[in-house]
Amino acid sequence: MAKKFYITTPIYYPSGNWHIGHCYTTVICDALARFHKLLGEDVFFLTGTDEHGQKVEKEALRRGVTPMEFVDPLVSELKDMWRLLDVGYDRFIRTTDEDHVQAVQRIYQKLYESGDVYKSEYEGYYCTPCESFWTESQLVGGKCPDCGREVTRQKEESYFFRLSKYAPALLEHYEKHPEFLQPKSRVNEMVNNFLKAGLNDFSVSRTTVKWGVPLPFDRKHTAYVWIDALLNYITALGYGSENDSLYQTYWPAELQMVGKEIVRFHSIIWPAILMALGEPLPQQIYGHGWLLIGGEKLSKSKENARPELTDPYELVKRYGADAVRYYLLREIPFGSDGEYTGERFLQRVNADLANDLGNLVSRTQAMIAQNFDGKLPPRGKEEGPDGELIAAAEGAFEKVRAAMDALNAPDALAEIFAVVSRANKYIDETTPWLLAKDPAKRERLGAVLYNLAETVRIVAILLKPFLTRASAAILKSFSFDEGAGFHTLSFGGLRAGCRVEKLPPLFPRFDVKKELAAVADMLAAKSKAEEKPKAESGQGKPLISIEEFGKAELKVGEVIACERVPKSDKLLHETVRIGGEVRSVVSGIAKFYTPEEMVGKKVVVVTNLKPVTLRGVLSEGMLLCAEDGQGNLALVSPERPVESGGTVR
Ligand code: ME8
Repeated sequence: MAKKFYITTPIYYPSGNWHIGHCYTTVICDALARFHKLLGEDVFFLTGTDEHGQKVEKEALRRGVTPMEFVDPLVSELKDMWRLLDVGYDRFIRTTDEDHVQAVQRIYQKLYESGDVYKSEYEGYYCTPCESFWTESQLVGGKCPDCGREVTRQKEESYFFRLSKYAPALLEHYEKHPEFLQPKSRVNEMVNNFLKAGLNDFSVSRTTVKWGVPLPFDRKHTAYVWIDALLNYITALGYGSENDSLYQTYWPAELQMVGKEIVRFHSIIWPAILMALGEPLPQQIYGHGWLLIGGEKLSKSKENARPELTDPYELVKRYGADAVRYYLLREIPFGSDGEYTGERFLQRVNADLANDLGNLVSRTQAMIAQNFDGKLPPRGKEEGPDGELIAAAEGAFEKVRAAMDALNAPDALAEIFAVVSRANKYIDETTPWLLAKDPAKRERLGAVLYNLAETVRIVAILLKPFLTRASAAILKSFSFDEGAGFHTLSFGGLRAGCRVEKLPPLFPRFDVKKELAAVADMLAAKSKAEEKPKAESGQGKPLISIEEFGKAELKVGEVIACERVPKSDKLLHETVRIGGEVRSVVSGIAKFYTPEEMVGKKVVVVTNLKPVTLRGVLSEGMLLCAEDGQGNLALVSPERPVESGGTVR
């Protein structure tokens, strides 16, 4: 039976504003999944979206849509992004998927029945952007220790997870399985800062968040979004459902790749939950580094996303999926942070893809077209540098495999491109253009071109997990099976006489300066276009919460008397009945309504404004008006009859 390989990415918040940093985890996982498939393993690659929680609920409310209406288009965008980048997952799970929701409920029920989830009261600090709870001592300068943003104090009834119980078992697991959390640098932080300091039970339900999975044993509560999210790794396989055959096949995961900022959730809370469920732990959690701009994490909420082209859709449109994948997989030292710049991106594409690989392919194919009418000449006897080239091509696989076993895609690519360089050197050494001038050397010319073609084929097979498009195009142009796996890697796979097509250049070469200037112009035009509608729609005021809005008291009133305010051409003085109460109100609407017109009107009154005196007349409220953009006012009144005293909200 084939060895199995279950690999997961974190599930993404449907945030929109996708940037190239978001693509990092998933592109690496995709390359690893493809690599293992080519080894003939039975691979399951999972990704998806993390859609519940306060952040989504609030944003949907702010936009006046339901949470589902808010997340749906963002999920489609994310799927488009993966399609554009050739990310070939086996399941895309959404935490709003019915099977996930039901499984989360069954899991909570199980933990509640075993006593690992219990009722208590939560009091502490909450960071909404991170969806994380903190105790006072964990705050840094009163702010969230993860992102440095404001936290809010919260107190409510809540269900807790008995995390404290699992600290000794977790420590033991870390000692027995040094490979569990990688790279090693992350282990110290988790073990010393968290595990050894002792773990506190923590709140795993909310009554204030409606957009979440309701707990089956207490439906006032919804599941804490992080627990809901972490469980996706097993619910996606049918854990907690009637059909858990995928779970039986693939769990535990060989690899769970995450960004370093979420290592704590994955290396402490996640294994503790699995222990509480009596399920095996994943073999490895890998916490990768970040793409930085100007030394700061490239992120959707920070301005640092601006001066560089970071939009994956635009990057793929300009440079192609292979170039974006190549940059991510080759340039960032694995496990560490890496600075992202458009300049480095273009230099990489030019040097490695357009020059080294592109030239090798086009020169080989052009010479076969010119000298052998596009038909591959036969393999000749080995001489000169042939042995060295063949050894480099044949020996690359083991090196690439060792690098990929260490999850090191940059090193794996460096090994493949060492073969490309060796082949380019071979062209200089064998000078096929001189051989072509001497009919006596035709056989040698054929042998040289065969060796080059075969090296290119091996390179293309090795590149399949990384450059999905170019590798397929190259194999096809040599009439070789595009679906071929790593079992075809021994030298001599190409058949003499097969058709060799001449490909158009695989990668364009960029004039770096010109391209950077074009990108800067494009970004400037885009940000100008974005600014305009904002200014026009008058979105100048800061956002407020529903609680802040709720501070204003608005009621329906009926104007029972009205007169002009003496010596003022703007002000009217209304007497307004609001339920059982009568108030005096002064409004600046004399240019738009006569006192006679006002009497009998139903109006909306702000009733908890501090009273003021205007031109000697007491005003105990304000009538709401709409303005048409030219300064003309129209009173706001209920669209259907409502008794005076009715609340407006
Ligand atoms: O964390 N460089 O989702 P997310 C590298 N929903 N990787 C980056 C990055 C950058 N600049 N910016 C983001 C979540 N990422 C939770 C996970 S899992 C049960 C729940 C990576 O949308 C980040 O590290 O904020 C993470 O791996 C992924 O994008 C999704 O981040």
